[in-house]
Amino acid sequence: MNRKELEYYFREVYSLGERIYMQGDKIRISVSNRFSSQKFYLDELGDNLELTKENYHFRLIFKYNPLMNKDGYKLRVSESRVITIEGESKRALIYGLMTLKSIMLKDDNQISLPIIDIVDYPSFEMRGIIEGFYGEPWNHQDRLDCIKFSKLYKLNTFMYAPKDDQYHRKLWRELYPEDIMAKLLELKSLSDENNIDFYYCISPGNDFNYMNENDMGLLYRKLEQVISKGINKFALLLDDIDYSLNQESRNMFKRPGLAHAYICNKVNEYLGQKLMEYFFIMCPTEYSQNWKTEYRTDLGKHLDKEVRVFWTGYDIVAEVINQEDGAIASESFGHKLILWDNYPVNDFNTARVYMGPLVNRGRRLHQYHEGIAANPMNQWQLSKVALITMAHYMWNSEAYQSELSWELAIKDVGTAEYYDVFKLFCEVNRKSTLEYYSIADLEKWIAEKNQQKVYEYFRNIKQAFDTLRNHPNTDLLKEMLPWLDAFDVQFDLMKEYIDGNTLTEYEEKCASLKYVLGIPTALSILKQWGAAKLDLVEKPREKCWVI
Ligand code: LTM
Repeated sequence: MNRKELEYYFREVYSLGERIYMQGDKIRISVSNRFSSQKFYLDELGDNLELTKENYHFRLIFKYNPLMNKDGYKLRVSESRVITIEGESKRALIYGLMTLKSIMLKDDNQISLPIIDIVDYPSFEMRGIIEGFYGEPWNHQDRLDCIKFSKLYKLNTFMYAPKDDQYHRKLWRELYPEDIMAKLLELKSLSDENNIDFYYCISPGNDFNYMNENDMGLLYRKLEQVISKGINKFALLLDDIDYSLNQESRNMFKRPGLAHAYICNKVNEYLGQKLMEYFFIMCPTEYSQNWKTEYRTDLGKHLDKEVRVFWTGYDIVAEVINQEDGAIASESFGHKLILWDNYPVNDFNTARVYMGPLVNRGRRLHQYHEGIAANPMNQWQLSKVALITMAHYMWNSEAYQSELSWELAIKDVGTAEYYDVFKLFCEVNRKSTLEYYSIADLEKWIAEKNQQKVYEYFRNIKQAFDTLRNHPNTDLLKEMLPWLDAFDVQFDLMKEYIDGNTLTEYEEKCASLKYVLGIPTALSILKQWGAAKLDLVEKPREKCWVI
């Protein structure tokens, strides 16, 4: 890691002195534990810092410091070869250890460590991913991979909330069958192993009957099922429902905000009785405005104060979320907020994947939000690029640089060998609701009707995509394929045009594409040039939820 990267990754880098070199490929580290109040073992830290060459050794000291920021740590490597990692929790110490490993250089059988002093802590206490989209949920392997991925990028939360898990929403009253429960349990165990907070979310609002004690009982029963497996973090999601009350409920509660405060408070009380320690978040129905409403005022007054509240910004997918939005939301809800950031989710436009970095988020949103949960795409592997940038933002929103972060993410996900071609894939799929991203040269050539240049651009993409077809990560490749294949069709049309051939058949194929990139389609370009007749048959924007 070079100085620039160090300064990007870590909050305060005080000194970066001479490196301490050792021959041999192992460093011997003896561990001294001053982490008095909690028990932990070095092997739990998942390290490989063992240890051969007796004569080249470091002393590693862990110190418990309860006064540090949550998840924050200090790492010092001194000239006398003492490494000190200080933190307020086991997770913080592990972050320190991860940093230690990342700054360790291995070169020609030599290992070196810089003499360094780093203080590092996150902007947001809660940093995570919510599998909260409509459509095909991730598979079990995706989720397991997501939990391991989260640890690597210092995310600390995974929320299980797939809208199309029937037992999460539609069949919320029914208990999970044993086989699905076993999988949930595996997710929870892996989360524990990786120091990730696992949240079970439930979404009963579509047909919850506030007047029926039995429904409350069924909700408790469902929660009890997961509590009995050791889960102690929850969210009750009341998004995307018809929250109007029937006559009977209206007589009792008057307004939906009061009914929602009632059910959340009951759940909060139940969790308090069942668990010594728990965490509870609710998602209101009015999650996406930035103004005060009667519903929000009701929640503000009547919802138990310790319950956290989700919101998504001034819109469902908010192009910009700035300081002012945070202030308004905080005031209008009167509760601690968690930002449910609907990026890079694509359930509302399944023709696209969003491969750009997080942009347009205020630098100090942590003043109004305790945490952020990113809602990703149905494609787990492809979501990683945006999620890495979001993890960087969540860790240090003040220093976040979208372009640098994006480069690092592309390198990590696409691998160094495929960096250029994967970068092009990301670039042509970058445009999203967060940013109107266009490739200036391409736009210019289209406007000038510079056929050769446009064709060359298309041919470059075609070549890069052909290379990508050999990508060794077969899971990633599988998710890219629909877009690679769709582009082939576009390329064929462009080529036929350049070659002066008849276009009808190619136009038809192109017009019925299910997947498109974030750049103008061949069809739209040729239409603009007066050479094509058809339009891309745009699928109507998907309505994710139906009342
Ligand atoms: O955003 C929220 C709180 N709810 C839903 C999500 O489940 C969905 O994935 C996104 C994007 O379509 N929109 C929502 O309203």
